[in-house]
Amino acid sequence: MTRSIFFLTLISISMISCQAPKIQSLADHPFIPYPNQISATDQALSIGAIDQILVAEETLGLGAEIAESWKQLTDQSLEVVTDGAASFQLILEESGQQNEEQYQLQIDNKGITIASGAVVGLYRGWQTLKQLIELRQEAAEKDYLPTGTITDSPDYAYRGTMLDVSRHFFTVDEVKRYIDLIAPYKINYLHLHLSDDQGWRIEIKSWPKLTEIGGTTEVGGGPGGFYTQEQYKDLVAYAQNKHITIVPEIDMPGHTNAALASYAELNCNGTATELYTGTDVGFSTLCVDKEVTYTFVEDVIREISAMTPGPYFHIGGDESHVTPKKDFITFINRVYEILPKYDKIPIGWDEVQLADMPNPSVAQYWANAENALAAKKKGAQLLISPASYAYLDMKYDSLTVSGLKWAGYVPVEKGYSWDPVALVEGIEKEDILGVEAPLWSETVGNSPEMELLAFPRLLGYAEIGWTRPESRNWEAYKARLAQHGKFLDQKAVNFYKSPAVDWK
Ligand code: IFG
Repeated sequence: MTRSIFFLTLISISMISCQAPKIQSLADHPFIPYPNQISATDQALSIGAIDQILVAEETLGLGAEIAESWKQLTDQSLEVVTDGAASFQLILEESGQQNEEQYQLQIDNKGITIASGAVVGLYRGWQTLKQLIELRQEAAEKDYLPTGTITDSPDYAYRGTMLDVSRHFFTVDEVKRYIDLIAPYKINYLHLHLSDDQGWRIEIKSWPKLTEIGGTTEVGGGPGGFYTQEQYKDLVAYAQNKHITIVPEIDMPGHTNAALASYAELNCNGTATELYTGTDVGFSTLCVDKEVTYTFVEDVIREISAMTPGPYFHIGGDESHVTPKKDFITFINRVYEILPKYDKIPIGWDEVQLADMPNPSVAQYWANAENALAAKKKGAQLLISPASYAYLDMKYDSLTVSGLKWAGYVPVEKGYSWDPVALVEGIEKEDILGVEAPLWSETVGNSPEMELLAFPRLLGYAEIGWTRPESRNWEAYKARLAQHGKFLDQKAVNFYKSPAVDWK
């Protein structure tokens, strides 16, 4: 018996070693975000050996998506099967894993396995495998995959980006393209800034003039626009299909001129304001003393929450410079009473810590470390979005055409080289829900301008959210990022070719 096993083993090793070329180790592949544990076995699996993918009932959809991509990437078909021993297996099994996004990707001489306790984990594992194939397209041995095992899970649960669709409106297709571009990097939250002084962008059936009037313009006086409720639901579903959760934001009590121009009764003086197409901030406020204000707020929260399966609702709260502090506190506390009725956890910009932070609630740290620390002390979780490191609307340098510079320039290296835990004394890892990179659109009116600011910096934020800090350093990341340039080019992304990166 042992002799035959010995010879069989010898034959299978010889099968692998004699045919397969020496290829780049799995551990040296330029993954972004870099996986948290890779053990390479440095052999090569022929992609031609992969002809079937084994799925279960719950993973039929993912299996079909993989099979379609596989055909595009390798020009080979992959048959989706629901039983038997296939060369590519999606294994959905409870393994007591503490994180639903955790997955194991195994590539060996028998084939490929992606295993996780949840479909979202399998989806993240597929993004890793897809990146392995996509970034080896020009390798000499592109018809082979390096073997090994990747056991991976995210450092933070919330790895997000924000699109300000209020200052300038972005169409459904432009938002879907942004979703397509962030999914490969395991970003899992998309925060939509749906209202501000310059535009109201979401249809509210009980308050139709919010879009009939408030949705008709934007910074610079363009036509603006808005999402009908059907379009918003379509965006939510599109994002969910890539395991990205939408976080809607209705910014209040400040940043509300579009609503105040739409309904006279929302103004303390009973007179509607003019529509505004400039870029000042801090000049508007809902009328805290009027009951109609809270009817309005609850109607808006109810209608949007009904279309938003995700756990969070962002209430804004920033730069309420003309709302007296005690009124601000009264208003935010009343909004905090409304949200649980619609089963939503509030997120607010860090000024909301002035009010009574409910549990659970999230404060988004953007500019004021004292607010962030105070929010933590009141029991809130923190979403880390420091303007001087993570605001995508900050120029790279003085030559960047779009963007602002009030928080300083953010070159690619600065955007990558920071640690969310090290920013504010007293804020520990367990206080942090995650990180988010907001893209404000005062100076951004279309996808190319948006892409120039968002890419490649967003890849760095995706890695900060996913990869343990001990596995992150600029020199190693820079070399990996250099390999992604052609991949972004293939998708016609108008990314900034930073001179700091030796783009391949
Ligand atoms: N701060 C404002 C945004 C936007 C931004 C531009 C926050 C929370 C400056 N508020 O950032 O509305 O104007 O960089």
